Amino acid sequence: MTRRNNDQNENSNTEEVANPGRRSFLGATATVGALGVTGGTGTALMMGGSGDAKAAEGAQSTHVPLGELDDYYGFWSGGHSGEVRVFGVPSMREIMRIPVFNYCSATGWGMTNESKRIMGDSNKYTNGDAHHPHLSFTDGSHDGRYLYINDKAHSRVARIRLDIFKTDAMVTIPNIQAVHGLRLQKAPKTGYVFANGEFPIPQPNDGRDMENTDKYWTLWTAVDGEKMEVAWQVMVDGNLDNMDADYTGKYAAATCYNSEKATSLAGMQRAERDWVVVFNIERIEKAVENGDYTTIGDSDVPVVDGRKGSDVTRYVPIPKNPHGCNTSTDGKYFICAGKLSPTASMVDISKLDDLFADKLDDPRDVIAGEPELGLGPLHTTYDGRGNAYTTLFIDSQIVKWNMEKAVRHYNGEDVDYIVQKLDVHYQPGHNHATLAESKDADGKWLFSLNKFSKDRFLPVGPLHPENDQMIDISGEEMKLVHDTPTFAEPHDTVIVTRDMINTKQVWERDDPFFAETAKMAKEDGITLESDDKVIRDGNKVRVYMTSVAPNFGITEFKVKSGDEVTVVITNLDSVADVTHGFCMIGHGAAMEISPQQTSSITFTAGSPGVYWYYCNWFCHALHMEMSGRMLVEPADA
Ligand code: CUK
Ligand code: CUA
Ligand code: CA
Repeated sequence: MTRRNNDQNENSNTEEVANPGRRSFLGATATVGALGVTGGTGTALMMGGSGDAKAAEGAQSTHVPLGELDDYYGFWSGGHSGEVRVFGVPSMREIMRIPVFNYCSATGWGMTNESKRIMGDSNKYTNGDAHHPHLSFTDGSHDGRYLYINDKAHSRVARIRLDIFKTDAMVTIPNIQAVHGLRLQKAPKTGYVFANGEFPIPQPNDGRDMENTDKYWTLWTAVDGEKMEVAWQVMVDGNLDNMDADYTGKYAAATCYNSEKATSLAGMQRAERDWVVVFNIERIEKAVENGDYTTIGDSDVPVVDGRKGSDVTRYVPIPKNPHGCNTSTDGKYFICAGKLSPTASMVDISKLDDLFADKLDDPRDVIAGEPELGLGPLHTTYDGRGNAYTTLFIDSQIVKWNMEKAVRHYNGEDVDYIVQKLDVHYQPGHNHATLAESKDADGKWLFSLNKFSKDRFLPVGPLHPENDQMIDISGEEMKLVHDTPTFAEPHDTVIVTRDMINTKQVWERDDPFFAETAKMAKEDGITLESDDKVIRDGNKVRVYMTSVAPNFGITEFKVKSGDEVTVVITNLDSVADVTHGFCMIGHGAAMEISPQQTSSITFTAGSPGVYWYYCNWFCHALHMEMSGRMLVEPADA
């Protein structure tokens, strides 16, 4: 086995040297029509060589001894799988998956009544596209209450409760298409959840102005992170890609790659500079307070005009189709990666008061530095020691650079700000270091979320996994230590120390997650903690039962074909980890019932006959026997 793997590696390395190589091949593919640059990728290839086959010497260990716990929780977005995944860092053991915008066969997410209530109308969509997971803040530190995440596919924002690791709220943002960039207010607390509407559309989008792209607009949205309701929106010029907020609660900034408002690839690259738009949150709130807003279509959300010339925004030109926007953890800069420019633009947050007071001659006066980093810079993360780390998509590298030196260089000093370039495999999108979205960045581990994994893993057919590589950044030199294959497609991650998260091992009986179901039971005169009872209400049948390993409280019930059947199960087991399931054969109904949880699911009884139901979470030596039968009689019987 080992021998074969080595051979494969050798072959691909030989191939790499003989040919222009896969690094430049991928680079070229990824930039077809986007950039006339391939020269730089050749250089990267030479630097890469074959020395990357083993983990670097002298690096921090990723090994977590058996039975011991990881130091960090890592929350990974699951991209267009629509879910969130939880990894232990540094072991990179996948601990849990949290369904959010997807349907989940194991837990019943999307199918249970509890999850349907949370998803609301958007339950009709079985897919989602989760990009940016972010943990709530108090005073610039993570507070472990919530994780928020966007859905690009259906313009949603969801919240995950971190005491139970379940999605508990979801809101569809009006007047926009595609929530892409999502970031949180860091101070005084979250507070607002800010969401970028990516694609400009006619306003309202009801069939008018379809041919007239001059009349397309998009909006920046603030969601109240407690109530999970849209607070207000700001109409902007161009489009919105990624964003971040500052550490004071005053400002946020978003990149725009389509200042041209073009509908073609060529059109979106016409301008040498697009911009970063800076939002003045206080002024927006004041405008809303003063009634200085409009509404769009059926929505009653206040929309403040933030287009050029408005008081609530400023547009700072930066090169070219910029992408990532990441606030440095010292609170000084919004750093916007140039994507089609080899630069990153450092917006000096301390100059924004002057910018909004119109005291600067040129909005570009807020740029404190614009270091040249390499080809295809996308996202930046930090170590809390003055260094920034930017992914170079086309070069397939992480570049470590010193922020202070980059500023000095911009001011004319002859100083080298590049510390190191490290090859990654291949084509990184986001990167993220431990605690690096908060003022507590500890500079221990960095992850490079690579879009391509060609030849790093056993082949599994034409669809390849992504490769999330782990890099030790605790020393002066970045050291690559681990490859983690991941399924479609983590864009971003957030990694926090384990003491920041406090979870419940068993549900509280009065948890709001199933409060609506408890209310229904009460109206039916049912005590969920003890009753096993079938209630008929016209052609609606509600089956209330308890479960205690390895028994369902009801092992036989009768309904009529076509009845709307709701099964409500309360798991009376209170021992941690004794989760039961309910799966009704032939009815597309399955759900999780964890200790002390009440879960419910509704389905239509099929054609007459016997249908077994069974527990589908292994719970007991007699788990196989934990079953029952639904007897479906003819409708007219
Ligand atoms: S985006 Cu995916 S690599 Cu959605 Cu944060 Cu940049
Ligand atoms: Cu109960 Cu398996
Ligand atoms: Ca552009």
